[in-house]
Amino acid sequence: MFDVLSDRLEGIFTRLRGRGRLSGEDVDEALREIRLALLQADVNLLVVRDIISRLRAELVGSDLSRSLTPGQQVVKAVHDELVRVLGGTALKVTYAPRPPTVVLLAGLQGSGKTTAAAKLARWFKQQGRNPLLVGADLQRPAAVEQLRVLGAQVRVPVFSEPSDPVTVAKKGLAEAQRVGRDVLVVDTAGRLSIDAEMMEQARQISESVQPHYTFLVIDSMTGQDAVATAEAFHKTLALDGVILTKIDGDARGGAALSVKEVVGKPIAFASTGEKLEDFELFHPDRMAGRILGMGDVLTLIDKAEEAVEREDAERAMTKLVEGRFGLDDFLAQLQSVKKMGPLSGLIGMLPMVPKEIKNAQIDDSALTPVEAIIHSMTPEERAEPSIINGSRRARIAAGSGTSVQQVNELLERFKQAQAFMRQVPGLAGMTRRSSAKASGKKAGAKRKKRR
Ligand SMILES: Nc1nc2c(ncn2[C@@H]2O[C@H](COP(=O)(O)OP(=O)(O)OP(=O)(O)O)[C@@H](O)[C@H]2O)c(=O)[nH]1
Ligand SMILES: [Mg+2]
Repeated sequence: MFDVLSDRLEGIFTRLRGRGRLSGEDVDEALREIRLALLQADVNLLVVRDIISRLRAELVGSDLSRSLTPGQQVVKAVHDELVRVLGGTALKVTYAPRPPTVVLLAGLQGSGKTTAAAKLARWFKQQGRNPLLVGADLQRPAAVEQLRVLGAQVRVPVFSEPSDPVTVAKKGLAEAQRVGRDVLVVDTAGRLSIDAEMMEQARQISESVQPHYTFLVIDSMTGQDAVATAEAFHKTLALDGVILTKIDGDARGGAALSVKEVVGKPIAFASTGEKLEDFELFHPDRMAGRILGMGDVLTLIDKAEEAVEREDAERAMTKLVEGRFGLDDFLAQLQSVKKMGPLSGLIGMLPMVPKEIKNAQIDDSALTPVEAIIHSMTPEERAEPSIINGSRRARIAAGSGTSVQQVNELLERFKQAQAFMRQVPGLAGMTRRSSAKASGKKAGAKRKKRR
């Protein structure tokens, strides 16, 4: 999804990247192109207008942040705006104090309700819940059978009977209470909002089971039409959110970008394919990152901005790459990294870190003895760890309240890290490039002076 938008935005950002400063015309030009990109991605006209006017307010006459280039500034503003129109934060599902938590699915014919019901049941199971599926679509003869097949695949029981949908829903609820199932997912028949009788039936089902969550299932390929229907459903059912399906087949993504603003309800889940595991909680920030084609790097820029002075970071990086990185620098880095948040999360955001490292369990509390050990060293020892012999090690261990073995381990790991940094092919070039990119010409000039 979002391929069209991604491609166009990337082009816009590439053109901005070279600029040292952005003039009023540059901003106008960029906004004009962003507007076209959004329209081409089938985003609702009114939503486009809002996005552009908020971006304008953000970019024109604002104090440009010192640590970002103008190009990055625009990327960040667009990113923040995308997160906002995609709903801000991910849904946090809460469970009814008196189970079951009832989830009702509604939507147009063929939008993917039955598939989503099974996927949702699977998702709840992964959250440690015990769901029960209810087949309340008695419209299509094969509908309940379809749900039973899918239910068997995700190993969730299905309740239904050949009576009427309202009765089935009500009995399903009683069944969940009887057998102790704590989540009830109710699949309903596809209906057109113009079909008054069917909409009334949906209302009655809703009234009989009093859902905690009512999700409208929207096929993202129907684009703007789907968003329009959502308004009609919302009037009858008081929606809590949207499940956006078939986003694997939609290159434009306009529905996703419009639904929150038009209906006022966020996307709760996204269905990304026909397989039952192709389903996820919708994360606006991740989605925005994907649209901009930069993973979670932006989050990282944000955090780094708050916590570390960019100049310090660059200086440390240069030393690191040139092999002049001492334990003092190591300590300073540890401390800024700690300010940036849990280490494992942070490492996961870096695009160049190998998977084995990302998956390794790293926790912050492991850093405390490390800090204590480094603090117990003399400045000479920190600058030149190789002088730390046996008696120095004993002294440092005693001074930091650790063991000689812990000191040995730290020094060994530090040595390995240094060697590793020197070995990683392309790392030196990469940091130089990225720091030059980050601070423009200034950094280059400074580096020359330092040499
Ligand atoms: N590619 C893709 N196909 C999907 C997705 N979700 C559902 N489908 C397919 O869309 C078709 C319709 O899905 P259903 O779940 O039966 O839709 P429904 O809303 O229950 O349909 P009715 O009950 O007839 O209104 C099926 O062939 C599904 O396999 C998705 O995320 N991606
Ligand atoms: Mg169905």
